[in-house]
Amino acid sequence: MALNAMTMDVVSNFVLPLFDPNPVKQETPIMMDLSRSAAWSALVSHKHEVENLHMRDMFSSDLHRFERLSIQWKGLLLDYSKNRVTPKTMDLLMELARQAGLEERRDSMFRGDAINFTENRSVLHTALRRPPGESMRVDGLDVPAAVAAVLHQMKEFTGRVISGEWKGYTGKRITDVVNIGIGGSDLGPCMVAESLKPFAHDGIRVHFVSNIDGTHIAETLKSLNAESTLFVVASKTFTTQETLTNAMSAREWFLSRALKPEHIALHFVAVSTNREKVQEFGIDVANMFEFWDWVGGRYSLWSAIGLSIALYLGFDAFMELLSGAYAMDRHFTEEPLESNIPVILAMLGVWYNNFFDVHSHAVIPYDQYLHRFPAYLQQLDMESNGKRVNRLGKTVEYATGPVIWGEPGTNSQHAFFQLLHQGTGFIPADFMLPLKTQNPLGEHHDILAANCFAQTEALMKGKNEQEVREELTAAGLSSDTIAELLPHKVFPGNRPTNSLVFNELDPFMLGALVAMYEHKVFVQGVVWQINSFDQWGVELGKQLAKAILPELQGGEEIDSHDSSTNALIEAFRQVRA
Ligand code: G6Q
Repeated sequence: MALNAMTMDVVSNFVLPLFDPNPVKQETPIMMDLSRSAAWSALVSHKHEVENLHMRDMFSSDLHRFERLSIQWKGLLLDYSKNRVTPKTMDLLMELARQAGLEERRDSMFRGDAINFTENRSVLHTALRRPPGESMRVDGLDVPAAVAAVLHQMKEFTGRVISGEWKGYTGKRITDVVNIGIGGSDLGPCMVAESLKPFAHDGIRVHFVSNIDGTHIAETLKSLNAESTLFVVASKTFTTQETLTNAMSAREWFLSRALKPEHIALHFVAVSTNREKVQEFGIDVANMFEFWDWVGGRYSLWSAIGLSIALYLGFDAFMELLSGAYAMDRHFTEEPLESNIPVILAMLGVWYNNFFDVHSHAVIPYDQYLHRFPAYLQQLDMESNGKRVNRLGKTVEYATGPVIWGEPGTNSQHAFFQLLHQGTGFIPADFMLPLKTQNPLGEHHDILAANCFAQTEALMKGKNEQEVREELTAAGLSSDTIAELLPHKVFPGNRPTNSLVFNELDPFMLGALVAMYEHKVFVQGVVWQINSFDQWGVELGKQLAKAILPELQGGEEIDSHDSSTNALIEAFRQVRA
């Protein structure tokens, strides 16, 4: 688990073909109405050929289906054979990706073009995990040098905190780190910290406070000692209401114990792009870890936003995470579309979303450590692709981002799997399983794996009328009872799943899996011709909340909203009074 210096050395000898030292800031979107393209029409016709095929039959008529529809990559196995596809489907889907300009747009992102054109920004989270060696400038900034400098700062700082050299105001070492952030400044680091708990070093616990609900910070602070607690205030803009309010409360709590404002420097650090606001808040810029506007919030765990990860796991493990992501970047940029893991996952999603009208996708990790993974993925996918206008600002005529949701197996089997098996429609699902457990304990891991494999088999095969009838007859039931029970016991099957099976959930593999999903989301955004990198949809609620806050606190009669909102405000005020 030590820093894979080897990996970084080896990878630095390769050159991604797409790196432009002087990326252009403007891009001209090349648009066509994809739903009227030849590739789209071909898929519409092809769907009629496939919709009546059952995967059971496809497996029995092709003994090599698994070999044909699976990929092994660096300890990761993607088995996508349990999908409602034939080899022709995959060819047509890849043709659609090509017609959408996927390869050009992928190059454009890696090159640093301003593909987030509504914010006039490059999208360069991939530059954060790229080994040093090549030059690249964005807005005059030497990107690799800037990234290396912040990584160095993180290495130094985390080393001092972990070793105990960094001391609190009474001379005690730091035992607890509280990351205060929300959205992209919380979900990624929190998910990684939870996922890689077994790799944490002894001595530092990590906590994540995001919600403006005072309960979140109040409950977190209850168990903490100000003398040995370090707050990491993580906010790209440093203007986010929730984060600043939580950080203020943390500061008050701290000062009520430490008393002297100069002690703040030992217990508060900031991660941000906004130097002025950090200073305004009262954090010394010497204690600030910088990142840049070309790192989107939900793509920022690879930047200094990962400071809490590095403090918890150690800097070497953080670098391993980056090298796993970089390995996946190389796979994504170098592998032909037909054998490209993120592309395959993305295009299967497009197949169901746009040709079967299925707008929901489940993610089921068979690993308790991944319990925050679906929540993380929800933001990554839904905030990126939950858009209804294309890059030209025209309303799209097809569905874009699906609803992403999930919970760890086996818990989910005892909760919502009923609907997956016997509900009216089907919901495609990704099943994730590490082959090796971090906690070998009796038969636990064998039972876990058996359940994971059984569920994908059951969803694919189902149980037909004949099988149910034979089973009930063998159980000695009367023909009347059999007739009554039979329809309730039939499983239609033919429900698609991907299995993502990997050797071990270690920092390298987690980095690769996260990057894989980032690129999957990117590919779908390209096909749907949307901007996956802005998030204007979160603004309206924020604006209205700003107007309502003084109304909740004031005394005047409220009649400026609709009758529902007026009444809700009034109900709150009565209790508040
Ligand atoms: C992510 C979004 C959003 C953002 C939060 C926090 O892509 O931009 O989730 O991360 O709103 O923003 P700050 O980091 O600026 O506080």
